[in-house]
Amino acid sequence: MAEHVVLFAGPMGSGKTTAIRSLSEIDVVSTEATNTDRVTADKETTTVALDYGEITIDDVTKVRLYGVPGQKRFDFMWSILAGRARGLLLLIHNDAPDSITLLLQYLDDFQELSARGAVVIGVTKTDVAERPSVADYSSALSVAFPERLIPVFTVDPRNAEEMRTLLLTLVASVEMRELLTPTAATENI
Ligand SMILES: Nc1nc2c(ncn2[C@@H]2O[C@H](COP(=O)(O)OP(=O)(O)O)[C@@H](O)[C@H]2O)c(=O)[nH]1
Ligand SMILES: [Mg+2]
Repeated sequence: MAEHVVLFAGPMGSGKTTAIRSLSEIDVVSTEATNTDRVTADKETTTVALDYGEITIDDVTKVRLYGVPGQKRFDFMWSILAGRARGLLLLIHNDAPDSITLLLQYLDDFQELSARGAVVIGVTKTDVAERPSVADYSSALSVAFPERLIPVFTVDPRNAEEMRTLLLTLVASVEMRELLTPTAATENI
């Protein structure tokens, strides 16, 4: 069975845990992990929340879904997951202060994966805050990344069908990249 690893990233409250729960066929495993790396983290311990779920698509493709906080807060886990991940699903809640800047910061946090893998953006909580619009996000992205087209969807993480559409878009993009760059797909395994 083909397998993909995708990361769900985004600020606290953007809907990562809810999205993975909506999509997963298994009971979602949610853990608190303690960062014992005191060299790069100046706090004694840093607690991060990690979610894990799985979904099978097309009967033959398993997608492992990992919900992670920002990269800078989990360097020790990042190195384990990043090598295997091929896709980044970034959720941003529309009611966050300066959500467009926040989105660009998260893309910067995950720049290694976003440069190498596929990226889609899900704008959540548009029922809470109507603006910015998808067009506002898309134009900010086209200025920051003029060489690529990053899809932006509005999505409610509580809605499994909407999440599925977003995930399938990401997986299609992951598979396209693997076809176009077959060596990149295997060199980090
Ligand atoms: N109204 C509304 N609530 C949402 C939406 N997305 C997530 N939530 C709620 O926001 C809260 C935080 O979501 P959660 O999945 O825990 O966010 P996480 O911190 O990224 O894991 C939960 O109570 C969700 O039900 C949305 O699009 N609209
Ligand atoms: Mg969470």
